[in-house]
Amino acid sequence: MNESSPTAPLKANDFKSANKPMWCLGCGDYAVLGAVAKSLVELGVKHEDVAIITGIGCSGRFTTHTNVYAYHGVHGRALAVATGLKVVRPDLMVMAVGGDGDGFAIGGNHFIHACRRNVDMTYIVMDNQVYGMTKGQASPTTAADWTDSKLTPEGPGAAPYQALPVALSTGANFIARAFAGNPKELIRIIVEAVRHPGFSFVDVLCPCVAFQPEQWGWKEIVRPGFEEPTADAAEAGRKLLDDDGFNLGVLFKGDRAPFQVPAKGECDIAGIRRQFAP
Ligand SMILES: Cc1ncc(C[n+]2csc(CCOP(=O)(O)OP(=O)(O)O)c2C)c(N)n1
Repeated sequence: MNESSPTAPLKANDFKSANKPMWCLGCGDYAVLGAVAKSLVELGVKHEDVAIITGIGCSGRFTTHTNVYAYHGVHGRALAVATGLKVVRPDLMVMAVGGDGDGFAIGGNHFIHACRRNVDMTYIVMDNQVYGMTKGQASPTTAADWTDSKLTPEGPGAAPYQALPVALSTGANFIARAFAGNPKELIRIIVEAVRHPGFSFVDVLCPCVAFQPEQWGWKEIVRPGFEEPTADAAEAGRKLLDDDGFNLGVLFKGDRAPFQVPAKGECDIAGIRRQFAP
């Protein structure tokens, strides 16, 4: 963060830093950056109320382009850092932002446990179904028959990772899918995700047309498939059974209480009683 909040009402550009993004032409990350900045305006927060944590990848550059507290950590570890930060600074609005390779491959284990712990924060994955920064290798969400990478000329051959069912089955309290090409809806979903208590996961279909030009076609395929959010995990699960990955909207809004560290307490570490205070 390089400025404190001015007294005038903040605009979206106030949440962007002076470092202009260098993402490729047509990259969905631009739209997500704009949507997050507009969401912060809608949420009425100040710069110093917010912390954004990223890992590595094109998505990881997000922290460079925002003007809030930020931490650009190592590959796949954004959620570990975000969890620790929120636990010790519950007053901050904590948002982790990453890519599908970052969050579902090297960071996959952290994703599962962040859902399970249900700490009150929002995780936005810019899911472009490819490793953008390292020039187009297959990621966990790449289609099995995608043959454009020299590393997997016959396609990765494995069924794509299903992030929404994983989030649901491991305990995320808010689950949604949005599309970078529909920024109004994206802003609405991000605001709802932040306001919902617990761990909120927003999977954003975020085209990387540099390496997957066929993703220009996503705008023709996406549809508002999850129209009414449910608090019933079984019902959400049934909706996912025939999900083809292009249904948009809020799927699930659970009512599980977020994990919180007691304001002050005692714990037992290696048989020694210790006092702690966040
Ligand atoms: C431990 C580690 N392994 C691998 C890399 C190399 N690496 C950097 S970015 C990246 C891919 C990121 O892909 P994704 O998360 O999908 O983000 P995108 O670039 O598409 O936004 C990889 C593998 C790294 N930096 N650190």
